[in-house]
Amino acid sequence: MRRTRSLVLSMVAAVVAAGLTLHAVSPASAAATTATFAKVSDWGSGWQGEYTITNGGTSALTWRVEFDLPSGTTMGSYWDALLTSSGQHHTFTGRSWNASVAPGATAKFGFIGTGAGAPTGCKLNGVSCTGTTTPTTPPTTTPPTTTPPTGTTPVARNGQLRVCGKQLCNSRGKAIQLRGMSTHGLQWYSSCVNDASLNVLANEWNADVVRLSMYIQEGGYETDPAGFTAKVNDYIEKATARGMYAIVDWHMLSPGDPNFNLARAKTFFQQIASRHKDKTNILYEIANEPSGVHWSAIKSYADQLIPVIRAQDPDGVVLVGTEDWSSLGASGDGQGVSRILASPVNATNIMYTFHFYAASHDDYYLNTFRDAIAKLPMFVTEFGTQEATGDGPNNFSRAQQYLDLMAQHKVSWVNWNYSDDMRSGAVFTEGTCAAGAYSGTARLKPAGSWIRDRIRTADDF
Ligand code: IDC
Repeated sequence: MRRTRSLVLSMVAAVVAAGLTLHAVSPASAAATTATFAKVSDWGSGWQGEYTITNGGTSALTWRVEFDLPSGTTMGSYWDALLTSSGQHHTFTGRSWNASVAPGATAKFGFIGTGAGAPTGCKLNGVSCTGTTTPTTPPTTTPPTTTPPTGTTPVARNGQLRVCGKQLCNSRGKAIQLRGMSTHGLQWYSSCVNDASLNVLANEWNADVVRLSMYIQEGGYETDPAGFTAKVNDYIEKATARGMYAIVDWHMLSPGDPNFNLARAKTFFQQIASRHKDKTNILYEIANEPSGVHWSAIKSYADQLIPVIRAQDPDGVVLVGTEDWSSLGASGDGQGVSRILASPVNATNIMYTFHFYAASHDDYYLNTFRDAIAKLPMFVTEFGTQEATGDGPNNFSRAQQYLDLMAQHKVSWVNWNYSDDMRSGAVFTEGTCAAGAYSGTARLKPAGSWIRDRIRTADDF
């Protein structure tokens, strides 16, 4: 998606440059300050639109873009901007990360339109969006639209994801469900994550997503930041090469206050987001399982960390952990959902996480989760069919209840875990990774066969 956007931009730049050469009427120097609209995809009944604001001036620009939509065309979800609407007139202003545009720089925001029309009468800070400084010949070509992705991998079929309403949507605006596996802690089980095991996950299990579980403590990131960052970078490339989405899991666990690791998280996510910002398959999970802290501490952490990510990668979906080990507070006083609703994270394009272990987490958890799905964008980044220790007997019928609920509401899920640890929740029997014997079903534990069958079924993309 971002690659296509830069292509659109450079074509517009080329047209502008050609105009300048041909007419040579401008007082040279300053370029135009503009807001350029493009439909980056169009699926008949609606489209995804994007404005690019270019600051051609010599001082920082705080922008406001307003336009009208023709009747019959309505505004849907939007991102990287705030919106005020009056009938068909819509006014957008920037967010903390893109409200101010440096000279020569650009900012973008996007939205979904329903219907066939396009914006008209665009104004940037009250004057025409086509520019105020330099007269140029308006481009005569219509801006190119994104060609639908080709290929059959999950990323080829869906492209850059975004949160639309309470759903996770693909680049065509369709609500989708991703299903896949989480690695075990990379400090312990990297031997289970390699070209061969990821080929099996992508091509035999048909997984849409892999969660890269990087612990911070317990021998994780804090012991070797550069080494773990390099490892995650490598795994992201491997996931990308196989057309899978990658969840970068900041696997904080103990201490349970995410703020304990805030400075580390800023460093890590700044590096990951700046390196992978042009990819369309990265999701950022910023706090695996907070515990022992009030929602306000988690929110404060998220409010500080998300702008660091967005400054690099404005369109990546961010996943936020919830109270009491991402149980939405069900392992605490049960009020987690109402606290989030009363004081949501200060960002768009985010989802909240819920974790469950089917043999430990009964109807009360299921009902808490069902309630949350109706009110918040939810993503299950970790669950097991066994007990919360990741071990013990499986409760497949309870797990199926959760899966049915998630299928019904297209809630994405990731199962714990793709390793050969001795516990019942590791999909492979011990010794599988050393033997490199990932293919087929011979080395799967009961939880492994069960979940493989449920990841392999056809996607509804
Ligand atoms: C477990 C691992 C185990 C490790 C323990 C503590 O299976 O080897 O000793 O963590 O780090 C979670 C956590 C996840 C847990 C998993 C199973 O996110 O790290 O893994 N679980 O207990 N939350 C609920 C369960």
